[in-house]
Amino acid sequence: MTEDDKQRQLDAHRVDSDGTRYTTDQGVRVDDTDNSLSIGERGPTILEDFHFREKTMRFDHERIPERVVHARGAGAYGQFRVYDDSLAEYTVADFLTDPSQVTPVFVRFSTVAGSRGSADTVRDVRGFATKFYTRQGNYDLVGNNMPVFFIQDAIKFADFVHAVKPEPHNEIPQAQSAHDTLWDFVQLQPETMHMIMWLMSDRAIPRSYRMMQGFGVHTFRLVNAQGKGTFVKFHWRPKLGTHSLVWDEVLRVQGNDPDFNRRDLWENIETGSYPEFELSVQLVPEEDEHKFDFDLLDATKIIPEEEVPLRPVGSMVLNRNPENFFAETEQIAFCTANVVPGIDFTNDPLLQGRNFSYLDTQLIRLGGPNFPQIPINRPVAPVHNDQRDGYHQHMIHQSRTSYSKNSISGGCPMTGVGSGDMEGVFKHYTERVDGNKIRKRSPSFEDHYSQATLFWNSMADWEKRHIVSAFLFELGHVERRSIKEKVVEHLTHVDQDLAAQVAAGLGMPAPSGGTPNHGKSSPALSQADQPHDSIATRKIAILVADASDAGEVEAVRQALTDRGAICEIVAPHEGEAGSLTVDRQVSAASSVLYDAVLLAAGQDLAETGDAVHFVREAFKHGKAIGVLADARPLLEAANLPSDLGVIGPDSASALADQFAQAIAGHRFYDRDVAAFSA
Ligand code: HDD
Repeated sequence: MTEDDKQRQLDAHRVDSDGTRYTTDQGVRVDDTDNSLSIGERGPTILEDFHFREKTMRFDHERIPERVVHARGAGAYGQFRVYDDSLAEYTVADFLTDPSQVTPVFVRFSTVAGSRGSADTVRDVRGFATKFYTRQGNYDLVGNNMPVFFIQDAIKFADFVHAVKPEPHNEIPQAQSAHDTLWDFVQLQPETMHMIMWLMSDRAIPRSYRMMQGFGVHTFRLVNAQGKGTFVKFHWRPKLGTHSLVWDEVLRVQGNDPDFNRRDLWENIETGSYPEFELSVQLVPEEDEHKFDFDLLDATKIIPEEEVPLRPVGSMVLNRNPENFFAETEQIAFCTANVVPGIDFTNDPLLQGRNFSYLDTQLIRLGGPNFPQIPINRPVAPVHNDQRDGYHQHMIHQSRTSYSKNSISGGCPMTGVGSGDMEGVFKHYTERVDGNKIRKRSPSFEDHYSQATLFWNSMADWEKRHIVSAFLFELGHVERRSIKEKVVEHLTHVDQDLAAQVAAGLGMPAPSGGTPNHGKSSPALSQADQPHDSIATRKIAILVADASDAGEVEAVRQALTDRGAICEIVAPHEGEAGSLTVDRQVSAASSVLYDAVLLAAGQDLAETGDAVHFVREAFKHGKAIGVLADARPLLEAANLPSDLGVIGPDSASALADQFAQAIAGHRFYDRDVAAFSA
C-alpha cells in the first residue's frame, strides 16, 4: 500500500454535490427545504414532516465533544520519506528503513488549553501529532513543540489540565495560563519547573506551525530484527527555521486574526509553499541507560544534543489541505499506543498512562469502537480480525466466524503464530521486570531544577528578557500573594538572577537561599542558534500612496519575491495607487499580520495616523523596516528611537539585499522599546 492507496481510500468516501438533487438520508428526493409542512399557510407544523424532523435531528447532533485538551487545531496531509536504510541496524520499521517508500501522513497542530473556538496565538504548548499510514499499520507520533512535559506520571494529568483550564466557578480565563489555579499547581509540583521555563519562553508563541520544532518527548525504543532495543528520542526540525512572535504582538494578533496560525498553514499549502520538517533521532544504546545524570524515563528531561547528537533520518512535506475540517481534522484520532513493528515503548510512566488515555478518549469523542473505520483513521494496511459489531459498523463481514481459533473459516484471519508466517508481525519487546507493587516515584526522577537551569543558561540575553517578562505577566495575573512567593522560591533553584528579576517586578524582597547555578548550557536550545537564512513565505507590507514610485516598489518587491517572500501592497484606499494594485487598505491592515514593512510613500502617509502607527508598531515588535528614498517624511513622522534594523532611506537597488537579510534575521530584539509606545 502506498500514498496512492491512501488517496484512493479517501476518494472512495468523497461526496460531491455538484449536479446532484437534494434528497433525504433515505435517498428520497425533497421538493422544498425552506418551508415546513403545515396545515394551511398559517397553521401548525405537523409531525408527519419527516424531512423537517430528519434535518433538525441531524443539526441537533452535529457537534461531537471537543478534545478535552488540544481542542483547537489545524491539520494537513503530506508524505514522509526516509533518506536511506541506515536505521535498519536498529529497527524493523519499514517506513524508517526503506527509502523507496513514500509514506502518507496527516499532521494535526494544536494549542492545548483553549476551547475549539479560541485564538491561535496564545501562550501555550503546541501539539504536533503525526499519523503515518505505513504499510505495516498506522504509527502515531503524538508530540509537542517542546521537548519535555509538565509532569512525570500520567496520574497527574487530570490535575494539571484542570489547573490550566479556565477556573471552575466562572470559566475564566479562556486559553490562558495566567491565573491562580495553574500557578498553584506549579508551586506545589516543582517537577513542572523545566517545562514552565519553556512555556515562559518564546517557544510558546510560535510565528507559524511551519516554523516550530516538534518532539516525541518520551524516550521510545527502536527494536531490530534480532529483538535488540535501542532508546530513541524523535525530533522534527522545520526547514524554515524556528521563529516566534513577540508577546505584545501576540495580544494584538488575537483580535486581528484569531485564526493566524491556522490561516498561515492553509494559505501556504494552497499556494504551494509546502511546509517541510526533517525527522531526526537521538539514539542511546541500552547499555548506556544509566550513564546520564537524569533518568531516560523521566519526560521532564531532555537528552542534550551536545551529549547525544541528532541524526537526521528523513523528511516530511505537508502538501495538501483537508477538504472538510470536520471529517478529517476533527475526526482524526491519535493514540500513542499506535505503534508498528520496530517501535516500542519504554516504562516512562507518562507514556504508559497515555497509551490508555487516548484510546479511551476516542470512544467518547467519536461515539463507539468503530472510529478506526472513519476514512481519516483507516490504515492503508489491510485490517482483519474478529472484533465485530458495535455502533456505526461500516463493514459487512462475510466470514461465518468471529472467533479465533476456528476451523469453520479455515482458521482465518490467522495470527502470526497460527499461520507460521511471522513476516511483519508486531512482537512486543521482551523486557525482564521484577519489583514490588508500589505507588512511588523513582528517586532518579527527583531533580526538578538542573535542566530548568540548563535551559535558562542556554538562552540569549533577549530570550532571557522575554522569559522574565512572561513570568511577570503571568504572575501579575495571579491574585494570591503566597502562590507568587512560592514560585519565586522555586526560581531561586533555577537561577538567582532570574528569581531576583521576577521578585523585583513583583515588588518582593530579593530572594535568598536557593541553589548555585551549575553553569552548564546547551546552545542548541536557543532560538538564536537556529537557522536565519531564509525569507521564504515571510509576509511583507509595502506601504504606498498614489504618488509612490512604482518602479522602485516593483524593484524591491521583485527582489523579495525572488527569495520566496510574500508582499502585499497597503495603501490609504483600495483599488489602484498610481499603477500599483492595492491588496489592503491601511486602516483594515495591521502591522502585526506582517513580518516586515517597506516604506514606499512619503508626505501623503506621513500625515495618515494609521500609517504612522503601522510603522511604529512594526518597530516596537522588532521587525525589519525598509525605507525607500522618497519615504523619508514617513520615517521622520514615525520618530523611531533608533535605526537598528531600519534599512535606508535609499534606492531600491541599494537597499534590497540588506533589507532581505534583515528580514531573514527575523527580529531586532535588541531595540530599546521598553518605554516606546506605538
Ligand atoms: Fe496528550 C491529545 C500531546 C500527555 C491525554 N496530546 C493530545 C494531542 C497532542 C498531545 C499533540 C492532540 C492530538 C490531536 O491533534 O488530536 N500529550 C501530548 C504530549 C504529552 C501528552 C506530547 C506528554 C509528553 N496526554 C498526555 C497525558 C495524557 C494525555 C499524560 C493522559 C494521561 N492527550 C490526552 C487525551 C487527548 C490528548 C485526553 C485529548 C484528545 C485526544 O487525546 O485525542 O487523551
